[in-house]
Amino acid sequence: MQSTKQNTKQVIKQRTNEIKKSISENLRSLPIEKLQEVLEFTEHLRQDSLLKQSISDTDPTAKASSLPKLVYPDTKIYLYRNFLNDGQPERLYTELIENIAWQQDLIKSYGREIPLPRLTAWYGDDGVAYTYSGISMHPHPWTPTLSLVKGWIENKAQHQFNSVLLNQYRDGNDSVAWHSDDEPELGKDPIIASLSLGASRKFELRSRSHSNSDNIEILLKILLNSGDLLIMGEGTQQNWQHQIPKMREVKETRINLTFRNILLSK
Ligand SMILES: O=C(O)CCC(=O)C(=O)O
Ligand SMILES: [Mn+2]
Repeated sequence: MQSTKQNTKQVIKQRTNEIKKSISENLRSLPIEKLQEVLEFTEHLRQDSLLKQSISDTDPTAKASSLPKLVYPDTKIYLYRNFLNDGQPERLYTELIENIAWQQDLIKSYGREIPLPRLTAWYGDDGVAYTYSGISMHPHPWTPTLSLVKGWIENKAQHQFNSVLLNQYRDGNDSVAWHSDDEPELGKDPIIASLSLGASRKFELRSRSHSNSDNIEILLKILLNSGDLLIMGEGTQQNWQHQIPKMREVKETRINLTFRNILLSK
């Protein structure tokens, strides 16, 4: 058994050497313009693999503040400041801006179709579908980067997700209005993990009526910064609504990823 393994290793080594030799010989016989092309191409590959490595090599969440901040007593809403750190939020932001299939959806308002004030994209397991505000979305398959980030977040949230809704707020004029994520396909009491990248934006939570014993409305405002992870645990969608209000002074773009688990219809 052992010797078969060694033989295979030797064959691979020999073959690799042959390929390397053939590449270097061919490179030498290439005209100078072609050589330049090959060099540019290999540099491109190197850059590409560096980018992939810089996203996947280290787990930036390892250094994150391991203790979450409870957003309000008796809630299960947790905030991990700087969940991503060390340049990771910037790299991830750039990669997502460039490579996600962003779309501009339209919604019906007073009989007219108007653009949603943000761009969106939906990624997830095969067969997961989601409908909100009358828009039906079928997921794009997970990209390597999105599955990597999903893994980090699942680890922190101790919960599995099968999809992610991405929102791109191009500037402070983009927003999401008051709502709860309580669509039937999310199940009775969903856990949603929300990662922020790019511009800081206010995230507001307001208590739904009768959600507390004093029957008072509570309004919470949290500034979500690039790299922060907010986990909306059990009870959040039933007892609270949330929104990203417009902030006209904000000129930069923010991306938000909400990881969700959609119940699959049989
Ligand atoms: O951008 C955010 O932080 C929240 C997005 C959100 O609430 C949603 O997509 O349902
Ligand atoms: Mn939401």
